[in-house]
Parts: sequence; C-alpha cells; structure tokens
Amino acid sequence: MIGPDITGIADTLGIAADTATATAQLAAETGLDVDTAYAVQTALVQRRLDRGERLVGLKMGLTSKAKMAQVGVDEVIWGRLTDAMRVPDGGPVDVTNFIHPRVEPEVAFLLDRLPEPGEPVGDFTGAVRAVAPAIELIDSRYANFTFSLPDVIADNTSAGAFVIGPWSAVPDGLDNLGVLLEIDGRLAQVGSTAAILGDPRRALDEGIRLAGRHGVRLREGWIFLAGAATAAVPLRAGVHVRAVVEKLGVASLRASS
Ligand code: OOG
Ligand code: MG
Repeated sequence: MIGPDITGIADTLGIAADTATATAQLAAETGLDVDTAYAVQTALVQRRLDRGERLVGLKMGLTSKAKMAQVGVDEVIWGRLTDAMRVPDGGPVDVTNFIHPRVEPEVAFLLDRLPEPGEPVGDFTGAVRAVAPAIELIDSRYANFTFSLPDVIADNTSAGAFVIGPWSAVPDGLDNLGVLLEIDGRLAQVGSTAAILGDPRRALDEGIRLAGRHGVRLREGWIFLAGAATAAVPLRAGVHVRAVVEKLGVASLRASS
C-alpha cells in the first residue's frame, strides 16, 4: 500500500498558512498517524527553510490541562520555530496574515548546552542560559480551529508567531509563578507555571525526549517555549496584549491590520 502523501499534505498546510485560508482536516482521510504527522511537519517547516527562514527553536504544545481541554487533544506535542515567526517585544502583528489567531502566555528558555536525549536536565544548570516571559500566537490552519492529534502535529502545532520578553537569569523555583494574560489592560486569563507539567522544566525534559525520537536535537542558542499555562484567547485587530509572569516580567504585542 502507498502511504500518505507527506509532501502533498505539507503543501496543503503550507498554502493554507501562506494565504491565511483554512483547510479541512486531513489526518483521517489520508491515514496519518503520529509518526507520519511529524514527517509532514518536517516537510512543512522545510518549505519555510527553502525560502530562507532559519530554525531558531522548539515549542511545546498541550503541556497544560487548560490547553488540552480547550482543543480536545490530550497528548504533549512539539513543533518548530523559525526566525520569521519572531515578533519584537511590543511589536506589531498583522492579524490579516492569520486565519483565526489566538494568543497565549508562555515561558521561554534560552538554551545552553543540552544533555543527551534520555538524560534529565535536572536542576537546569548548564542547560538553560536565561528565562523570559513570552506570548505565542497560534493559528490552526484547520477550519474552526478543530483538529485531531496527528492533524495538529502535521500543522506544526499551530505555530504562528511569538514574542519573547526580557531575558533574565533562571530564578530559584519556576514551578509556581503567577501568569496573567491581559488584553487592552483587562485580565483575560490567569494561571500559574505549575500548570505546565507541574514545572516548566519538565517541558524541557519532554521536548528533548519527544523531539529526540524523531532525530531532532535541541541546540545551544535555541529558544524553547514550554507551552501555555492557560487557555488561548482570540486575537482581534487593534488590541494590545501583555503576558505577565511573576519574577520574569512582561512580554507584549500590538495587533494591527
Ligand atoms: C496547539 C498548540 C498548543 C500550547 O502552548 O499548548 C500550544 C493548539 O492549541 O492549537 O502551543
Ligand atoms: Mg503555545
């Protein structure tokens, strides 16, 4: 039997992203399983690299119960970040480049020398150079922001854009820091870094392990998004978004059109 058309599916998802036009879900129809879905993700991100973008890191998805419940998928997933997805802190994001963008508060790590896959990162010493508050803009390429596990993996885990706030040294204890998401100064979501697998450091262990299964090694200098601590909120043109993480500070963006 001929397997799923990996390049064809990646092209469909790539065109959906490039034209900001939703597509139907693809996994059930094309028989995508999780491993094949990661192969589609690789091909989808390769389209970006082919046009000159650079891989700058990894993002985790569905590392909190709030996120799992919001999208109805309960497995931890990972995706790739490129330089073109990065928006300067406070900077503008053109919402017309996206289908149905949402924003979520994140914790970002700046990676140092990483342990081998399978070796725990332990207390982080040596593995993480700095920590920052961050905002991820997610934008599923599927209609109604609805997908199965292989669908969302193939779609690079809905990665759209991201903002990194100021970096700081790793504080003592990252496992119970308050997290707020504000839209135009109004509280939209509230949570704690404890929601991220109990401690965002576990997200790094999981990232090393899960990406390692697909032959991807995290690199020194890469950015790592640990996954949102709260549900995501729709992003509308004209608003100002702030993600506040206790001890780490603020990351922000402006939504233009
Ligand atoms: C999938 C991506 C999830 C996170 O932080 O949990 C994610 C989605 O919600 O569309 O980025
Ligand atoms: Mg996220």
